[in-house]
Amino acid sequence: MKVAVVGATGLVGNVMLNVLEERNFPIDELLVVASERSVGKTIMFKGNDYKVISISEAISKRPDIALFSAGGSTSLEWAPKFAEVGTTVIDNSSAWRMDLDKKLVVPEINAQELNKTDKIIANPNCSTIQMVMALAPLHKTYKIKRIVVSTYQSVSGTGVKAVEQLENEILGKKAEMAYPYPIHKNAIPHCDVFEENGYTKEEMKLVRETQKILGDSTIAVTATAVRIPTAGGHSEAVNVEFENDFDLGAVRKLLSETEGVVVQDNLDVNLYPMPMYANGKDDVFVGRIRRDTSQPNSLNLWIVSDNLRKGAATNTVQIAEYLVSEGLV
Ligand code: A2P
Ligand code: 11C
Repeated sequence: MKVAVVGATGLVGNVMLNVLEERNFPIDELLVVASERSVGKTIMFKGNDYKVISISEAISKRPDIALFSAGGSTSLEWAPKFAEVGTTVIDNSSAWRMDLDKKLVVPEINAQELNKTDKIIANPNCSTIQMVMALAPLHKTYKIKRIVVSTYQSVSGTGVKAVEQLENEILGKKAEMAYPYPIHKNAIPHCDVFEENGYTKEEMKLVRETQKILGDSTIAVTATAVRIPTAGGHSEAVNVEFENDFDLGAVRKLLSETEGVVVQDNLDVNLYPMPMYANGKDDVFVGRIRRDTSQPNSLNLWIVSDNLRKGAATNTVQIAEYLVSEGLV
């Protein structure tokens, strides 16, 4: 495979390269792509140096697959140009996710929707991926009516500038501000931009993307997304109401048998998921599994995952692996 990583100098792009290397993705030729500012810089992959090239040069080389994490506007402009030369684009931005013609894929849940005609495939938002990984098997079994989710999101979701803001604030240094307020010692109920309905775009991604991935627009979802001063790993308190009642033991069993999900739930030894320990891992960790005693058929969960890995890079690479294994590229 000739593979391009577009946005290779960014936070997610860098993790994409690590994941491709770790999983030994079949690469004959690697193209590392970034903005004109970075052309000529070198990036290490499997012990070799690769020179960063421009996006137009990458298109002229007609890669089989392009993994994009270079922001929504870059993707809107350039992904169709790659598709025109026959490249299959897997895009990590929000640009194409809700486009009716584009598939929004979490491989463990809906990779089977993909076929050879899909030339631009969307990777969901990090907070959506970790939530649906845990909820998809429960939806199949008990049918979800409503989800209430509150997120606790790390600064790495915002990008390098936010990581630096937190680091500088911890050191008491003057920081360039990625957020409208300090993030150290704070919690900011504002992830991404506000929409007209009073929700943030991040909150509405949790609504729309969940319905699209689970293929059920009747699922009611309401979200509050909060930025907290953790370096990596998003956490979510999720309340789910089902059509049908469940047995808690059966829920635990179902989750522990779900590929990509790890149950960490033993109160006797204070075992529950935390971002510090999920960081650097590909799994989605679920704990604090308990019945919502305030109403029937309802469950509370605490879901944690590394937002740059399963929430972004790993999921993207898994989509690419599926395309290769099914002969779709
Ligand atoms: P560069 O480093 O040259 O700016 P992050 O999300 O961490 O900010 O990273 C964004 C990534 O997208 C970076 O690799 C950045 O490259 C890349 N990028 C931004 N704009 C473009 C563009 N127009 N063409 C190609 N890559 C781009
Ligand atoms: C965050 N979820 O943590 C965002 C980052 O739509 O892909 C990814 C934004 C997106 O702020």
